[in-house]
Amino acid sequence: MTKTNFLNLSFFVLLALTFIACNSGGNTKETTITENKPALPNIIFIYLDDLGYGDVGSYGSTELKTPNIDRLANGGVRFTNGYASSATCSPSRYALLTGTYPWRNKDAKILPGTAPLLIDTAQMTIPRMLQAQGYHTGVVGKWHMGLGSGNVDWNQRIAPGPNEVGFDYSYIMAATQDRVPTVYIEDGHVAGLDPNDPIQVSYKENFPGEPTGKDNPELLKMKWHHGHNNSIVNGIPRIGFMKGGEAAKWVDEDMADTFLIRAQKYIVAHKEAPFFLYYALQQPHVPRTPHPRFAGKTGMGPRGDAIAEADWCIGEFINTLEKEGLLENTLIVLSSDNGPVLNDGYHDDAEEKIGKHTPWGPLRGGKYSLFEAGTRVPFIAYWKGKIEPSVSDAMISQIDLFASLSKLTGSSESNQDSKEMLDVLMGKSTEGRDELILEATTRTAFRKGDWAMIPPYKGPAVNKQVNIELGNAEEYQLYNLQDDINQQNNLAVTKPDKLQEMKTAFEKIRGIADDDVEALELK
Ligand code: NG6
Ligand code: CA
Repeated sequence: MTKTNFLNLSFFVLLALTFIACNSGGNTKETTITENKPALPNIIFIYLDDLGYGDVGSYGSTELKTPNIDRLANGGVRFTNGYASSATCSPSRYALLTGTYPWRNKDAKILPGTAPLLIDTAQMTIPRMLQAQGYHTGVVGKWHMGLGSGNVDWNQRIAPGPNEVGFDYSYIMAATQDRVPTVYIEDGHVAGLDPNDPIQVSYKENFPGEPTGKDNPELLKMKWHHGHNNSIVNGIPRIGFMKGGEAAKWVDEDMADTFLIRAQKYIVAHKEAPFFLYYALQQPHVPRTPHPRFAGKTGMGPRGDAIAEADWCIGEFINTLEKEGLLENTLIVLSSDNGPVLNDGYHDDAEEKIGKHTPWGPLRGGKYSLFEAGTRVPFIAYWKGKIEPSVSDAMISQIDLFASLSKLTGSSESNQDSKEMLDVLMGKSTEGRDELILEATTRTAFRKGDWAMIPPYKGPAVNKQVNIELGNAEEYQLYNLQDDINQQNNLAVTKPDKLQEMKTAFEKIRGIADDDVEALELK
């Protein structure tokens, strides 16, 4: 080494030492600051797809066992009046993440796989709010809130998407398990895509020469009942047409494991930071494709088996949190995006093998319905050592998580719809919401206190394909849920004052002028 080189080296060593010294000085200072601040807990949403109020053991299911969900329910706050914001997926998820009512966004309907992103990239979301509070944020599982801004090229980076509305990491399916494209997308890129076999997706027409569920029943391992007769992937007919991307296509039976592993990896990788994980399981939405480990386990066909599989995944996931020593510092909220459905478009024995099980529990209706089973869902808050086990009858909606987590993490974010209910969530108070707008496929109804009011709607009383009562009727419906949880006794005529009070309060939030309500709802 020459003398000059040696001097240069000494200079750099000195510089490096000075840097380290200054930096550790800075660190000491920082440590003092953070020590005074309460540590931010990790936050996890475990979200199921179409899981009903009565599908869970701790919510009264005797036929179907869910020991791992019950572990959370019995060790945390189990809400009996917890609501999803809509009786279908996309609007419900939109509301969950933004803390705003879905009916404020006219595009918040069940979306095709090619729909543009439903959340405005300038909009505040839970993950974005938490990012600003120092969180690392991730989503693993079902997205179904649209991607891109129209005309997505699935072979390029797909944006805007979850990473543009507040998630640092995303590993998702675009829409639903029954909709194309049937591939996983990681941080905007189709996972495992072979560039020589590009993906094309259309919801308008088939690609020449490609088989469909409608024309090629001989290729199907699962038969369609209604809808679901477009492209065939893995022997299952889907909604929408897709060509190419063979290597990237998911294996349906492995989906639960795939999402579980990604969710576990995420928490292990980010255990040092406060993190927020939105773990959105795909079960028991159609097509129900439990891994062979679970097939036949419940005697209820694939729907029951898929719930058993989801419950197992939740158990494995909680075990990972425990093993990593994270349970005491993690708030877990478990819920479902909408109520239950048996036949949602495939012949999968869900109706035939239901036996004595009641996925809707004591409630009327189901998915797509304005009756209670459409939106009243399992809703559990668990935080080991911080939340005392209790059953809470307080009314709480998933839109309230936004304001409640804002409070928990010291953020100043708020909005007109989301009610701050941290104490309710933590089981310290039972003063829940007084009123809530309920939604099902763009129709709205109202809950206030013990009362539920459904305005008149045209349309069938029952959706015969899914065999669910939708809540449509020519006259107003008014039910006292305290006495009549199954909504059998319409008191609209005998309680005109109550009905008027409900209408006025509903219209005030819903923004419909008094005279217009009937005319508008009957359209
Ligand atoms: C419906 C589908 C249903 C399901 C639902 C979305 C038909 C006939 N039915 O349009 O199978 O995919 O959309 O469910 O296509 S959700 O839980 O994602 O909202
Ligand atoms: Ca759903």
